Amino acid sequence: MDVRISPSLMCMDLMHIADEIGKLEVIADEYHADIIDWHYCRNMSLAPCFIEGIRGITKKPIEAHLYVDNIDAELVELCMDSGASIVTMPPEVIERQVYRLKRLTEGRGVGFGVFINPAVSLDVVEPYLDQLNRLLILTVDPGFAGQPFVESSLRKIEAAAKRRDQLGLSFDIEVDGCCNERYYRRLRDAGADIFVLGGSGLFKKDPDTARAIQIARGLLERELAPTATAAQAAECA
Ligand code: S6P
Ligand code: MG
Repeated sequence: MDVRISPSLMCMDLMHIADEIGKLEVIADEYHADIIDWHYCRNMSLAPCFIEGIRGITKKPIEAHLYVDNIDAELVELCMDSGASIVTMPPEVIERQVYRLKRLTEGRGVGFGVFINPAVSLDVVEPYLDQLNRLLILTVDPGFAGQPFVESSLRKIEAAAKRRDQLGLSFDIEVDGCCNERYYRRLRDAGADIFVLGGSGLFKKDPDTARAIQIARGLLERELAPTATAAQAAECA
């Protein structure tokens, strides 16, 4: 598969964390942990101590996706101490600390990323695209599972991928929110490298997570398979 998969852990069965992670290991290239503080958006979820807990049971990368209004170096340190491999933050919150937080994460070998929520223009990150390890394009309103896909995000993904090529950069483009079989092909073709799979793409496929994984994998393979014409062209080349 030419995209990486990152299950959104706020959507799993939180009563059975270790069992869930044990099952997810077969499909996860990494894990996605939403830390939501009620202020950035009206929800609360997960926390650095949750990352610390799962760090003990997986070696795969863990992303701390911070929906937090008062991000500072102390919080980023806490996420890193807890075992986060990459931290993605809202540019409108960290705009005065971008280079400081980049140095802080880089010094610990942790990735530095930002996320663009649907109401924020891609232009805000233009001045420091070269600092990013990851650009997350949020494809729903921030903070909740089960929301509708925002179509305009596809244009943002295309624009981000084009700009990355123009500048010769290599940050990953990740998509998060309503990422499911209805959109896989368009998301991949627009330039997404990492799919965050939450309720609609994974956990709600079946109450049994092992079965949900099988269903999700089948749909990913079906939707991301080369089209007949692309496959024929590859054969002729
Ligand atoms: C959304 C959050 C996500 C969700 C996931 C839900 O604000 O950042 O990580 O957990 O996108 O998936 P779905 O398919 O229910 O939208
Ligand atoms: Mg998220």
